Amino acid sequence: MEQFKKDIQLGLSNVPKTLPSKYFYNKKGDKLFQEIMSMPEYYLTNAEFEIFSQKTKELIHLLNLDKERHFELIELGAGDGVKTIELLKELITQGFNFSYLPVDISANALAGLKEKLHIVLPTLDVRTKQGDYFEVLAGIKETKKPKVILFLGSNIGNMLDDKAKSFIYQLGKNVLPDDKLLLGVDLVKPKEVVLPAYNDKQGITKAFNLNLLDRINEELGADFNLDEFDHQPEYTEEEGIAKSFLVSKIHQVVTIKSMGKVFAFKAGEKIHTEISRKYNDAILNNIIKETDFKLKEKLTDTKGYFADYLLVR
Ligand code: AVI
Repeated sequence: MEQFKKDIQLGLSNVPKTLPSKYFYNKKGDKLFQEIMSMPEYYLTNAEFEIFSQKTKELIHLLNLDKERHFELIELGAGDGVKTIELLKELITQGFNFSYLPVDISANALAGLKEKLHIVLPTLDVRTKQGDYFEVLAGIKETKKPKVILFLGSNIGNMLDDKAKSFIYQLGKNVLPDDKLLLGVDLVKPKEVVLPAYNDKQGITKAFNLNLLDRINEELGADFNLDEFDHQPEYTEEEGIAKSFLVSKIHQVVTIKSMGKVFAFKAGEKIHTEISRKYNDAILNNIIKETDFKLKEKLTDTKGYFADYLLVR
């Protein structure tokens, strides 16, 4: 709670104003994100599912794993595991010896995933870990087992490039030579495809963005009037970064009771809430250049919208 207060205080005092996207994911936000993933406009999920379901054997071949040696398959931000289940099934069919360690910030998501896996893959050894990716990183060093780390869904795209660099750098320091990282990223493409994914007709993404204000109202006793803010996504192919904003429709003053603070918003003033970076080989190579990982292969969907990059330490 104290960290939440600090982050909100800092973000709303910034010029221009910002709010961290990690606070999207409370119970309501998790549910809205599930809805986003099944929207026709949000092509990312289907594109990566296509790779995992149509190129499963190729993916396993590229991972170059030893059937005789037990390994750990660690997934950062596992969510509902729908894509990963395709891979898990094929690994079991091919007789690999491994444990699956899904990591997620949401205890809810992990409990649901564990239950589902118990039904569909009852023989699989599942060890869930709840926490922030960065917290969990240090802990994975403990076992000397070979590791495959999955970081899918373009989750890395919600980090600024410098943060992504330090994250992959840290990851490299916490795994052993020959360990693998499978990084799922959305590719740079025209705005006609990207913008609707962040501005759907039904208004689900708008509700997802506004939920941040709702959360501040509920948890910090604020009086944001959600009707007085609009959702505004921006993207240019040149920059390759989708950005989400909340825009104040009018001049207004908002009180956050538990912080004893008021914040003024001009009409048209924006709060920057999220970045969703899109990638290509050059952007990714720049991000990993000072890390222990080397780019080995990439798998893409048939439309070329999304890529799973295989990086090897
Ligand atoms: C979780 N993350 C990869 C999503 C994205 O595409 O950046 C979150 C999201 N924000 C709006 N729609 C989806």
